[in-house]
This record gives sequence, C-alpha cells and structure tokens, in this order.
Amino acid sequence: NAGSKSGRGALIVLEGLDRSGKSSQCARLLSYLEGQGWRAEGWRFPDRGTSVGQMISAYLANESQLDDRTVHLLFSANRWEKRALMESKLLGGTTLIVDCYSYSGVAFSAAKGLDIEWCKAPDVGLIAPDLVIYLDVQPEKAAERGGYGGERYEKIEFQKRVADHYHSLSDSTWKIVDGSLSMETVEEQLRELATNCIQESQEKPLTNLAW
Ligand code: Z5A
Ligand code: MG
Repeated sequence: NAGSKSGRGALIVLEGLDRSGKSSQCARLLSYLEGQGWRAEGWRFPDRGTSVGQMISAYLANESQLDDRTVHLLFSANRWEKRALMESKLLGGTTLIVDCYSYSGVAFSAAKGLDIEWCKAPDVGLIAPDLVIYLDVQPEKAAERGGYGGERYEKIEFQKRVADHYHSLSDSTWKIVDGSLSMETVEEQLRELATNCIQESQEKPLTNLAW
C-alpha cells in the first residue's frame, strides 16, 4: 500500500439525489479503506442523533411542520455542532466519508424556492471537503429503486429541481460519477478517487468552505 499514513485525514463527501446510492457506497468505501489500513470513519448528515437532528428527523418524516428557512438553518446548525469534532478527527489522521453535506443543504432548500446565496451563507466557515463525489442518477431511474415516497422530499419533480441546483454548485473538488452503473462499477471508481484524495490531502492544510 503506497504512501505514508502519518498526515491528516481527508474529508470526502458523497452527494446525490435520494436513492442515488450514497449510503451503500459510503459503507462499501469505508470497509475498503479500513481494509487497506487507512484510519477512516463514516459520518452522515443530517446526524439524527443530536437534539437538532431529532427536530430535522421529525420534519423529514412529516411529523412536524417547520418554516423553510428555519429548517434550512437547523440542517446547517447540525453540521456546525459537529465541526469541532470533525476538525480534530481530520487533524488526528482519520479520514471521514460523509453521506451528504452542505451541497445537499443548499440544493434542497434552493429547490423550495429560497434564494441560493441566502442558502449558502450559514455554511461559510465549515470545513471544506477535499473531494465531493456526486453520484449522478436521473430522478426517474432513482425512483425505480424502491422505498421512494415515504419522506417529505421523495417526489420526482422536486428531485429534478434539486439536481439542477447540485450541478450549479460543482467546483474543482467535484468528481461526477455515473451512479446508474452497477454497484460494483461505481464502487471501483470511488476506491480510486478516494485513495488518490487521501494521499494528496495528507500534507495539505484544512480549509474552510467559502463557496
Ligand atoms: N437534506 C437537506 O434537505 N438538507 C441538508 O442539509 C441535508 C440533507 C444534509 C435526508 O435523507 C434528506 O435530507 C435528504 C436530503 C435532505 N432527502 N432526500 N431526498 P436521508 O439521508 O435519510 O436520505 P438519502 O440518503 O438522501 O436517501 P437514501 O434514500 O438514503 O438514498 P441513498 O443513500 O442515496 O441510496 P442507498 O440507500 O444507498 O440506495 C438506495 C437503493 O438503491 C437501495 O435499495 C440500493 O440497494 C439501491 N442501489 C444503490 N446503488 C445502486 C446501483 N448502482 N444500482 C442499482 N441499485 C442501486
Ligand atoms: Mg442514504
């Protein structure tokens, strides 16, 4: 296994529409990296385990109603409450594989009609990812994967608007992967992207999200 393992960990984020395969691929990537001897953890947002996360969870399950801007700020607060731990893990050499981050925050709220610059503002200063892997799947195709329709955002028209906003957020840290390919093909591509990223990030300073 090439490269030293003494630098900082990498912040690797998976993004994509509902049912694009993020959670499946995060789990596969994590066990691969651990098997290669890298120190790594799987994280997800929303983190439903905190008190803010429980408010978000009730909202997503349609058990509570919240104003659009209020819920946007809760999603952001849910990332802020994990920022210090995230920084110490990364500086301590642990790579984090994160299922959804600020890009979901902006794309979903903007798809409701909120101003995109307003949506970006509360996440300025969170830790910037070293790599964002976007699993690109057509909403119609994702919906065929089953389990669709339970939670608040699982509607095809809405998911199409979310996809447009995701694409408008992509920058040089993004790699767009065809998420409609087989689970194994996608997995293979992610292994290579993640390994390269971890090796390249080891000696780089952490930076803050600035959009
Ligand atoms: N949200 C927000 O509004 N603001 C924010 O700041 C944040 C999030 C962070 C949380 O949902 C919702 O909150 C989310 C964004 C919004 N809403 N939506 N939509 P979540 O985290 O609970 O749900 P999710 O992760 O977005 O969706 P998901 O249903 O968990 O999908 P997934 O993780 O991308 O996919 P998966 O569970 O890995 O796979 C889904 C199914 O497809 C499963 O049966 C797999 O076996 C199958 N699958 C996966 N990959 C393939 C391939 N390659 N081929 C065939 N079948 C596949
Ligand atoms: Mg998921």
